[in-house]
Amino acid sequence: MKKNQLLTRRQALYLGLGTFVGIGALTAEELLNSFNQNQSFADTNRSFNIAGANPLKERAAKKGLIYGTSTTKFSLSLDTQHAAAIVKDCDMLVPGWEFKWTAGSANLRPDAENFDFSQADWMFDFATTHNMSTRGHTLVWHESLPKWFKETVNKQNAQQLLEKHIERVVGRYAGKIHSWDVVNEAISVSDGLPNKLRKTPWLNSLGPEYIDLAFRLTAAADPDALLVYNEKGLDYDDQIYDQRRAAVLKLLERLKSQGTPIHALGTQAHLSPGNNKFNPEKLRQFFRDVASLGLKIMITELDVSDKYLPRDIAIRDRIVAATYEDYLSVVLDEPAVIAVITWGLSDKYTWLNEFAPRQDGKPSRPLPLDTQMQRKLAWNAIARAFDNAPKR
Ligand code: 9MR
Repeated sequence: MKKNQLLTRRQALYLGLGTFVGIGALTAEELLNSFNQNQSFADTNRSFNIAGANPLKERAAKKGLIYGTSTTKFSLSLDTQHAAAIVKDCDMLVPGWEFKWTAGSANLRPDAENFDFSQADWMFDFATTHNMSTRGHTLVWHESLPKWFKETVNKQNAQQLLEKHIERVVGRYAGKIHSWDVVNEAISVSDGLPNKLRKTPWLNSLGPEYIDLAFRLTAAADPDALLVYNEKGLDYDDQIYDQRRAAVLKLLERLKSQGTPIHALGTQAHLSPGNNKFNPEKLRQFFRDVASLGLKIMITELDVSDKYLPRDIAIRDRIVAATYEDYLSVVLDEPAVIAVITWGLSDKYTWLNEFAPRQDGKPSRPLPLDTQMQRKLAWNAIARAFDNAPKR
């Protein structure tokens, strides 16, 4: 009972449902017991062997898939070893800050009139120079909005602000970008609206049609890009995930039926073992439902948080690796899945150290490479999933 309460509160935290209040950690023993009861996560006999040493992008490409990562100019320009690792393994780059209105040290929208493309251009040029495609992330999101925006936006000017932003930003890279996350994280069941839309400045100013409008504006500015609706919290078994999947499906159905130019669902897939139960059949069915609408699917922000895993690195790495392979082997069975993007390549630059740190203060190990750019079991697990995936 105590454990269930803890898990529920953790899920609530991730899904933005409540305030984090002094959660107690499960002991390593409790965690391993729960894994061993339900899954093969901590199975020390489980093999993560791989054939050959070729990079992830080649293994993915063999199956008609794209493999890429998100990162920032900050980490690429200062760390040549990191940059080289990304060039070696990745076919696609997702600027983590630079295409947002404002994030980290990037400030695309200094004010309502102006655009500063210096950092976005730097990222786009880096990708192009190294034969990687670029994804645009993200045009419409309730986070990473500048202070001036929140003070300025109202029912009268919201459409004009949106039009100007999309025309200038999407127009600049038109014909040269793989895909745009046009709208990000628009669903929030706990906000309590009948259509399950999140209460955001865009919804408040423009009503539910802001989503359709954003897609139409993006399609007009770049008829070649793949237009994506990106969402989090779709991966697990509990009721809240059922509700979120149902709400996303309803939204996608509505958009398709009204002729919105939408081409794909992006599912972020920030996974967290020790926190949630994975139900392969539910995920398969959800992906089938999305695909039946004629949409592609992209795994857009995959990583495996070790926040609730034991301190022992060998155990932690095995559980993280097993989580990658178990997840990917299910989702790559769906032919509509066209790409896998991890939210970072190296543990040196994971967002989780800042946003969801471990309670023991140890650095997080959620990504394929360690902080020295060496391959971990997680790398092998992803390689194995690509090697075993059906060809699209
Ligand atoms: O990892 C990103 C972090 O560096 C930024 O500060 C933050 C705010 O812009 O966004 C993080 O990325 C988020 C992504 O854009 C949307 N899905 C959740 C990601 C992790 O918070």
